[in-house]
Amino acid sequence: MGVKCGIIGLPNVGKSTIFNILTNLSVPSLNFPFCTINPNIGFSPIFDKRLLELKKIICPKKVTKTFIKIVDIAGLVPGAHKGEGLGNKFLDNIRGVDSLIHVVRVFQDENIIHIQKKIDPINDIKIINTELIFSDIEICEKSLLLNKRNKYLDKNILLQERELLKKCLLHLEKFSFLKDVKFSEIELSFLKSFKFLTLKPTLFLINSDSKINDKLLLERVKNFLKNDCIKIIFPTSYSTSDLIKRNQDTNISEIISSIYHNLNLKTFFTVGVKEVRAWPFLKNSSAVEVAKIIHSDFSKGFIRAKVISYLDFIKYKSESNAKKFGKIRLEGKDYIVKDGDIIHFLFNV
Ligand SMILES: Nc1nc2c(ncn2[C@@H]2O[C@H](COP(=O)(O)OP(=O)(O)OP(=O)(O)O)[C@@H](O)[C@H]2O)c(=O)[nH]1
Ligand SMILES: [Mg+2]
Repeated sequence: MGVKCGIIGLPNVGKSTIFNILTNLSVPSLNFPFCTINPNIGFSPIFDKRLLELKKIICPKKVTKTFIKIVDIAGLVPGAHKGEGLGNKFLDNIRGVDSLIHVVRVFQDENIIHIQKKIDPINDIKIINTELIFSDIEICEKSLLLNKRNKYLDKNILLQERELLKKCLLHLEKFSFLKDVKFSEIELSFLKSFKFLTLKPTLFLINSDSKINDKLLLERVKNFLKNDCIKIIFPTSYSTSDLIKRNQDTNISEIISSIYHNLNLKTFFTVGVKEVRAWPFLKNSSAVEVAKIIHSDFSKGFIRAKVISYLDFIKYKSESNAKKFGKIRLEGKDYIVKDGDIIHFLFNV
């Protein structure tokens, strides 16, 4: 349930440290590579002032914030796509999430082991990107083989799939991420089943501390990543107590909101006297996909979605009043849900 965001990067770069900050948990984050093997899972709640407005009108028993489900994944090493350092297992864990936070070590602390033995964040980024690209190339090649052997599916569909996979391969071999390639809506829906790693929305998170003496390095990394990054700078003396202090900082909720928006996450609401609740969904999701976020039965037995926009609800102050003014719409499975939609799913299982 919910939208999953995976934390990825080289081993020992601070992924679990950041996971702990974002989720308020305390999983082990120790100074040795592969401290994390099995994924850690936690939740980061998102502040949304629209919930407060809805609460004022509805006075529900309970208000529940939207959240991101964060998955802390083991580090990847060079050759991961060929199975190095349990790479295939970890790449599979990455395949299972919807979006990625790629943690980049910029902090310079000689006590903390770097598997590449030197601080070179741009090279580190390229290592991880290469592994993601190679892994997608492998998926393309395997899927092309399966496609050619497939005797059951319609020939036209198989041909369409083949052309699309070749298009992907062409871009991947030029070292482009699939998320940067222009695909039509139909192509994108075809691509969903392959769970390509480079198609996932990705945000880079620069992990540094204020002890850093090479300020130019920080700038170089920021320039290399352009707009796709946010940075976390720890206080000078990095320690667990700093982390706790940092955790109480309002800055953290800004970082979480920034992750939410940068990863193309939007919010829809369900409202009732029992509970007013905000839910996360990936931009451009259809009504039936969004229904599944609440419960798989909602999508299996989907009939219709009754939708009011947030602004209309605030203006007309109740569902019945909004209905009088024609502001309630009945939408089908393919309706593309908008940020702020207040939805009531009609289903039958
Ligand atoms: N000096 C300094 N140390 C940090 C910073 N961030 C994390 N560390 C330390 O780096 C070590 C590794 O941190 P983790 O969070 O376990 O790293 P990881 O990427 O999860 O590591 P694996 O799970 O082994 O891949 C720990 O000792 C952290 O305390 C930082 O900004 N500055
Ligand atoms: Mg870890």
